[in-house]
Amino acid sequence: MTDQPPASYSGPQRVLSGVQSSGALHLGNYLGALVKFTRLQHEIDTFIFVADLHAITVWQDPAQLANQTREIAAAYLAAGLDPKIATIFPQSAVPAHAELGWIFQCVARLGWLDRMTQFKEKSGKHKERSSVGLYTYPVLQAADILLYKGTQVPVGDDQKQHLELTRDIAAKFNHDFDAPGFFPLPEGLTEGPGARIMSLRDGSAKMSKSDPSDNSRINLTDDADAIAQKIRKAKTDPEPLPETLEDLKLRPEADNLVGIYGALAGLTKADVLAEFGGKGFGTFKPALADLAVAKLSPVSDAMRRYMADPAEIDAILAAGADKARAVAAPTLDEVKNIVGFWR
Ligand code: AQP
Repeated sequence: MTDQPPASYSGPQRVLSGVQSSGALHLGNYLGALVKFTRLQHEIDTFIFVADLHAITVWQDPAQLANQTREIAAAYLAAGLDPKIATIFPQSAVPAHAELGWIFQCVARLGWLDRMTQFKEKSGKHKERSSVGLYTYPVLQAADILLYKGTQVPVGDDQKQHLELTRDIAAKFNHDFDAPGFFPLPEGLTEGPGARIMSLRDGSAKMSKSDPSDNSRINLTDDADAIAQKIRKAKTDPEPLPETLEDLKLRPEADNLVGIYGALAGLTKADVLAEFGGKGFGTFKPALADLAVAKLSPVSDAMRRYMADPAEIDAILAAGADKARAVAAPTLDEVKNIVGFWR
């Protein structure tokens, strides 16, 4: 009985997350994910990957993909991820993600995937023309996390349902293979300011890389003029900002801009209303633009500096991949044993 795993997970805590290399990063990715990564690296062992396997669930130009991967890595570094503390690596450089992903495809149930709302949103009216990978993406995501026995997953609010699926897969694997406590049931760190930044053109749609309108988002690569112009053009109503949170909730576009201000300034929405409630957007938008430029310009400047030295980024990614492969290998080995593969 000595090698029976404990009933609940008792291994080390580890942070796991990633961002797809599917285009320029925006303010939502920055506040919903990158800011959390940099904070957590000082608290828990942190593994952050560039999700290039996920990126190809929709078409990516092969001539651009490697550079897109470098650009996401540059954004991580510019936001403050320190490769001496955190492990930063490209997902495709660790084949064990795909291997565990396949095993999990045989654990996850079709009915679970049928409920995923992000697939419905991303596939739109042409579901039958979507890649199979876009459909099974959340299963690979479970492998990304559980391969490293990730216990904390900092992501935006839009990933809550996928995280629930990761927990379901971990629990079913542990149960079906009689391996209690083998995989942890990871906790999503989805709360906090900036967890759900909405489009600047539509307060009911998430800010997204794939939105055809560039004015819908603030890219981390936008210069000061572009940021100011996008905020000036952001959809609003003619009323001044409300005085209370209850009234703010009824006005999605105003709510979003107040939320962005708060997340960038480290203030609650109530604090922002205490300062700007009753004032018009003619006053609020320039203040928001100044704040956004002050906070984002150092990040975009640092990104440009890193992008000017792709060899340095490649060295960081290669070293991170070596470390990630070394941590992943024993887990995958144990999984193969548990599943009963020939060895
Ligand atoms: N609008 C958002 N507000 C807060 N967090 C967000 N995230 C994405 N959009 C927002 C978080 O960013 C991380 C990386 O996301 P991703 O690129 O891997 O996938 P995504 O969620 O599909 O991001 P996009 O920008 O919407 O890309 P496309 O348009 O390509 O699908 C995740 O933690 C996500 O929650």
